[in-house]
Amino acid sequence: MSTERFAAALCVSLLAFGLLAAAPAGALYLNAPTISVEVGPGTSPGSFNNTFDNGQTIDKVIDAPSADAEEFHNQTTHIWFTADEVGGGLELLFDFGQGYDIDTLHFWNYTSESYDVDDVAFSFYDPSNNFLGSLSVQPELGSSPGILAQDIALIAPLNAQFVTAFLTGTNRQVDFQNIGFSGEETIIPEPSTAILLGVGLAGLASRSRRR
Ligand SMILES: [Ca+2]
Ligand SMILES: [Ca+2]
Repeated sequence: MSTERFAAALCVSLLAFGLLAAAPAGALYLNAPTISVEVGPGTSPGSFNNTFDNGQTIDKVIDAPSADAEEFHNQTTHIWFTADEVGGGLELLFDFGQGYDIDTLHFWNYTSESYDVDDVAFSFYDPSNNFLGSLSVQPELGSSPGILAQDIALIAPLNAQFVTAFLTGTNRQVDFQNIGFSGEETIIPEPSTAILLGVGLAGLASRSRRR
């Protein structure tokens, strides 16, 4: 191959690589079974009331099929925790299964101040469990009678896989329908692509030297 043709081929592969790296995967709504949620050990002493009656599970937090889904408050859809003391709350641990560049939080709150969630303290961690950052959110009351999510733009926690959320109510009550996240899969260039590029550049340099 001539140096010119080699350089042209390299440009094409660089272009392909650039497009690959820049191509957005498209914002995804992360819900079950893509992600999982569990009650964290940081949960304060308190009562889950009717939350787990009749075999219901904590997956009620992530069962909305889409970010704009409407949910009605009943025992099969909501979570209700009452802390023993003011300041106590419910800890939830989310795992997205891989890194995502999160851009929106969706929160389906209860519809009245007497039971709604007043504050959520989030902490974000990457796939290696390195701390990325924290965020405190005061969600609005849910809409009534059908509860729709409040969408809250997040300052892009990049490559987040694990999220801890601590939910509290000023009157000890924590009642809500769902917590959701939207984002794009974090794209990390394949090591093999980087090695191939390095080999190509080295080859081009040696050809130039020979000329
Ligand atoms: Ca739900
Ligand atoms: Ca409240």
